[in-house]
Amino acid sequence: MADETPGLSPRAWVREQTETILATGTTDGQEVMGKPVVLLTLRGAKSGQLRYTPLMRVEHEGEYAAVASKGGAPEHPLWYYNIRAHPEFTLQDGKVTKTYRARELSGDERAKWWDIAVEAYPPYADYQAKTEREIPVFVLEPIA
Ligand code: F42
Repeated sequence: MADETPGLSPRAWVREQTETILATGTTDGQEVMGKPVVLLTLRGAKSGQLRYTPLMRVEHEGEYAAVASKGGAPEHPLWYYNIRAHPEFTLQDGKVTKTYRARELSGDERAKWWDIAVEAYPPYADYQAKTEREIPVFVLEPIA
């Protein structure tokens, strides 16, 4: 039986923020640039292993967006490939954990969620200006 304990990020600041969420049992109080975060548990596209991935909290009418910004890096974050390969996963917001399904957006739908995302976390606009790639946006819809 494979060990299903999710792995932590190799990046110290991301790992430490994740460990605080796990220790306190809530994402409340965890912020980046004064804005709240949520915690996704994604499955690796190649390894098949579970991995904790904190992202900014972009919520609208019970749905969330996942913005593959990676701080405006030239390449997509690796979690972009994980969420595409395994689009059903859990997301923790506060103390509540639910199952969601991710759908990558384009066109008008992406534009709508991009505006919601920038309102929630204004640095996304700076990240887009920094990189040639179009930053991918997923909508995360709750699974009944
Ligand atoms: N990143 C964002 O892109 N957007 C956000 O809104 C965001 C918010 C945020 C808030 C709090 C916080 O603590 C971190 C936040 N981050 C945000 C950072 C985010 O959590 C990721 O750390 C960051 O986006 C980089 O993603 P990454 O997946 O590239 O991370 C690397 C460093 C990583 O974790 N690598 C691991 C490793 O061991 O090298 C995992 C690699 C992996 O997932 N491999 C896959 C597998 O199968 O296991 C294969 C992937 C493939 O190539 O197909």
